[in-house]
Amino acid sequence: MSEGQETSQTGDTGATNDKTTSKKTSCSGWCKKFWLIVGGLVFLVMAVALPLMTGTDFCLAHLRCSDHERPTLSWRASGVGTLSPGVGTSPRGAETTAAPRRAQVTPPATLITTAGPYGDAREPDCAAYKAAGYTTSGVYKLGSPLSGVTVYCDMDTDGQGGWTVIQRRLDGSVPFTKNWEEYKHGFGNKNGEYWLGNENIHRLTNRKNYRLRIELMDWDRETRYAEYNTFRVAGESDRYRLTISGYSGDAGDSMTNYYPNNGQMFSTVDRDNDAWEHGQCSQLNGQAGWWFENCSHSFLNGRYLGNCGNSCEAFEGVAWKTWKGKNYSLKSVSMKIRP
Ligand SMILES: [Ca+2]
Repeated sequence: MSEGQETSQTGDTGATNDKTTSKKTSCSGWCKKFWLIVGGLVFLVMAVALPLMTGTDFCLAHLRCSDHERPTLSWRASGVGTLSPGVGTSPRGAETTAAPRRAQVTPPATLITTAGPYGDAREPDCAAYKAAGYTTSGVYKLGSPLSGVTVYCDMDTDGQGGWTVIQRRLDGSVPFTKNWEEYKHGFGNKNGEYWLGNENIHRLTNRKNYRLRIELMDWDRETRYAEYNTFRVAGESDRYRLTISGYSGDAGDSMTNYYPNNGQMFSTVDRDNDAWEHGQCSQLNGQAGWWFENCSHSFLNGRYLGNCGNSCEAFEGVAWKTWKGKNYSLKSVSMKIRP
């Protein structure tokens, strides 16, 4: 009997299990589809409506998003050019604000991580880059006629910037005792001390009239400047002859007055083209290159002698006679040009 009861109970239990199984089977089909659809709709609402309500982008292309956050990044894309980092202006000079810029952003073709050179090798000089909207001083890559040559662009001085630096002395880290070929092609470090090269200077200044600005600093950190309205360097066939005129400034005129550099050919330690008939100015004065006459009251390529006060060898160091005299070697100097 107990066995039968057990059988009966077992049978009831079996019927109940069958019903439960039947209900479960029905829900796992229809119910699952229902809840999948509901879940999908909720996800779509969250994904589309929420960003619109909060006004934020989905950074699916996260490089685009990071563009706003990394001032050292720039990009190239056809027809877009390269933005100077952190300048807040477009490469062609149009001022941009945050809202319209976001709307105009084009996905980058190639992202470049760089601290320079800036520019897209399209402009001929720093003045053209400045006019195109680049406002950060630094090393830029030039376009024709110096295609691919890098220079330091001073985008600040004189309230306008746009100065192409052709020579700079800062700390004596680069010797300027170089020969003709080295002065011809240029040497040094564009982020530090360098000579742009006579050939490059010639090709730039033969395009149009440039003015030259010379900036000087002594060991007390006092500064002076000299500007010349006309600055042009002839080709190698004329031995890089200098044309310079139109002085203004507060450093005095050491280039077109006594022993004028105007009209002189370039001389180096291995090429004597100076006006001293019986000797070589470069050999006598520091073995660097310059437009010596017989010889010169300016010598910005002289040896970096450091702070020797007024006891430096005459015209051996970095000299500008009309300010500090022939026995003083300056702390830093630069030569920069602008149309
Ligand atoms: Ca000579």
